[in-house]
Amino acid sequence: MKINESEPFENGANPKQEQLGKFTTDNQGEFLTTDQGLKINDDQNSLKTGERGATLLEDFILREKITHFDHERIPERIVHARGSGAYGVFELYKSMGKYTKAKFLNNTSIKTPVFVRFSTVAGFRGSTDVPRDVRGFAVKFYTEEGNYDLVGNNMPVFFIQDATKFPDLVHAVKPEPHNEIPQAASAHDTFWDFISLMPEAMHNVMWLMSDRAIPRSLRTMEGFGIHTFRFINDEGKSHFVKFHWKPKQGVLGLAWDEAQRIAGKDTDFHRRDLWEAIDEGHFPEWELGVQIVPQEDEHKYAFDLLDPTKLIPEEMVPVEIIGKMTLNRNPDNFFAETEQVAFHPGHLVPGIDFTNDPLLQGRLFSYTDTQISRLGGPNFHEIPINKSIPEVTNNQRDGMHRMQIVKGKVSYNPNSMGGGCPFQAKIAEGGFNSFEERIDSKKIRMRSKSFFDHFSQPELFYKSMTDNEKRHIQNAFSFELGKVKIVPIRQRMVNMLLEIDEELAKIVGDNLGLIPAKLPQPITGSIPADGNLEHYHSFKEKLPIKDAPSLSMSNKLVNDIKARRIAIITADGVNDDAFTKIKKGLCDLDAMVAVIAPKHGFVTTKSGDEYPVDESLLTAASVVFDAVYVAGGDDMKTLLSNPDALHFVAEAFKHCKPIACDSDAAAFLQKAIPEIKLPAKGVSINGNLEDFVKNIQQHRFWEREKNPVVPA
Ligand code: HDE
Repeated sequence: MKINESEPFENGANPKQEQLGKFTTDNQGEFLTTDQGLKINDDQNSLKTGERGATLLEDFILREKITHFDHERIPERIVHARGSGAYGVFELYKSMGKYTKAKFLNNTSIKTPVFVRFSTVAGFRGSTDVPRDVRGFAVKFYTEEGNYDLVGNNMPVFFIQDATKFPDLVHAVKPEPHNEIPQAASAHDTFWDFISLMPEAMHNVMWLMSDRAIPRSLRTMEGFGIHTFRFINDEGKSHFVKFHWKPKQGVLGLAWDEAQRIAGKDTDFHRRDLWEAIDEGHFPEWELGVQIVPQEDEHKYAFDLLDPTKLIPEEMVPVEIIGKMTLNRNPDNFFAETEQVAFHPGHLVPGIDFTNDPLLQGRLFSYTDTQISRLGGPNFHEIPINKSIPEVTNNQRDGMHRMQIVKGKVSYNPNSMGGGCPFQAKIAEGGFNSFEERIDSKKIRMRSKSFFDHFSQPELFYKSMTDNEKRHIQNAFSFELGKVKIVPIRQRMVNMLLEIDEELAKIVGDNLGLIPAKLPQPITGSIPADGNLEHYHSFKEKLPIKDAPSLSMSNKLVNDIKARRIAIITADGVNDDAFTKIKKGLCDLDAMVAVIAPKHGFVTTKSGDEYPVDESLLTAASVVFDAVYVAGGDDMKTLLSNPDALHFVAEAFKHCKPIACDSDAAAFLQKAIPEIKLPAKGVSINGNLEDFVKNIQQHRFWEREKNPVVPA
């Protein structure tokens, strides 16, 4: 498809979807065939020597089927193996032409198709969706100038400053090599051993110990490009840029105890949530924001823009919102699309370029390299999900699984026999040229001193948290380090925390029975080759701000309850009014409501109406809902004597969720949480929809954790 002929980006068509359509089939109304198109007559029996005889090697149909099956698996991603994908569209609010010539960021009438893959990092492909972990947030923009990939995370900083430490970091966090334990968890010796020797990791570790690492949903996470990139405009002028994705659904987290339970109750919790939301038309949206720094300001800050362990606080450089991404279509086939998609931070379009961030530079090598072994050769760009919309026309030839049939004798350049084709594009014709950065330096293995401040941004992060968020961080460190068996590792970590915040170090130390001490001399093994110990000493640059509210999730709630999941617990004999009013009211506000009763089938209301039950108390779990409503009736005996129903509500209370009921169900609620005098904060018993909705907008009532009343 030649993209420029009809400008399909602008007339409402979706060129990526059209392209995928050519590769999509649903087998409806078709005969069963072999891979060679031969119609199969019997798919139930292999070819045998008589009814009870041996199977014949000659059975090519059996052999083909089994051979294909034997090779169904490909290596999973070395990191980010567990993921969920969705299609969508990116719309630009305002032209960024002043800063970048990238076409999809210039013309507000262009709608760019996208594919997004969210992922956890450490776990294997089949691991839980809710470990304490960073989440990948990778977006492929199918632009008219080729694919642009923004391969980011849900945290704005990374653990290491130099790509060469990446294998070490990943080896440390992955299951330990001798026994492959633990799965999808950082709470083990090797991870914290490594971290305790790597002060540069502490900023990302603070984020990892915060609620950002246990998102409520993939729909309620921010995304960040992390590295500083460049925008290049038509005149070739460069501006530094950092990318942000801001969810319109708000930024929400889980309780840690809840996350651990979800891992058992619904290991596909995030994948299912994203799938169902899109399937039911609750399309999640994120706004794209940019922080722009003029080239001249490169050295203006106390931190280095090239250092991926640092962020630029929004209080210093505001985020300018420039467009919106909507995810509106689920993939048709998980393997073909979500598993085979290949992202790469080096997939660029004219107008966007790299900086010398040493982590980014290393990534530029890694991503193609890994796809070659993961996807089986150098032609992975031909897999439908990875195909750019503009036709690929070059002299690359052959290799495993080549699909394109290029005619003619010529596969080199320059050539005269092919009329010089395919020919190079001038810059004015959309040809990519790298930013001409002036470099004049020695070849060295060293780190810039401007990368040495490892503690001032973690301190800013901690100080910017609310008390509830701080408590979660303290608890997370206490949990993770509590799982570490080697006491000197715990001690080193507590000492490291002392560099960030005394209160934090003391609380965590106390939970571990340790007293924080000043950082000891550097551990011998990790002294840099240049012997420069400054790197390991507690050295902080002064930041011009003491508090950055933009870092706290508590400032990122939204004023609606769209796509929040609400459980309505009920039983036969429920008051019609209590049940229908609340159900309709919540559905009208676009919440995702599930009716839960002791048994599957139908609940019969007092007046004899029947309503379908979505889940029984046997299959449902409170941990997968955001709020609970108990609809009462004259006779509450069934629920009052149902321990699963009582547990459901008690657990929701423990996880600080909004709970409500009508007056008929108040006694039931009181039985579930006997220690609480009702009504209480976040628990209403008047059946009032508005009160309940306001509480759902609040998401959680974390203060309850201070005086826990529900046993584990
Ligand atoms: Fe990646 N990373 N990474 N990474 N990364 C991969 O590529 C790597 C880093 C990120 O959904 C791999 O295709 C190195 C930062 C995401 O398919 C691999 C370094 C950030 C995904 C790889 C980093 C990321 C990956 C594994 C340090 C946030 C999932 C499979 C130099 C800005 C993409 C693959 C998807 C995947 C290498 C650091 C994000 C091995 C060497 C920083 C979201 O190539």
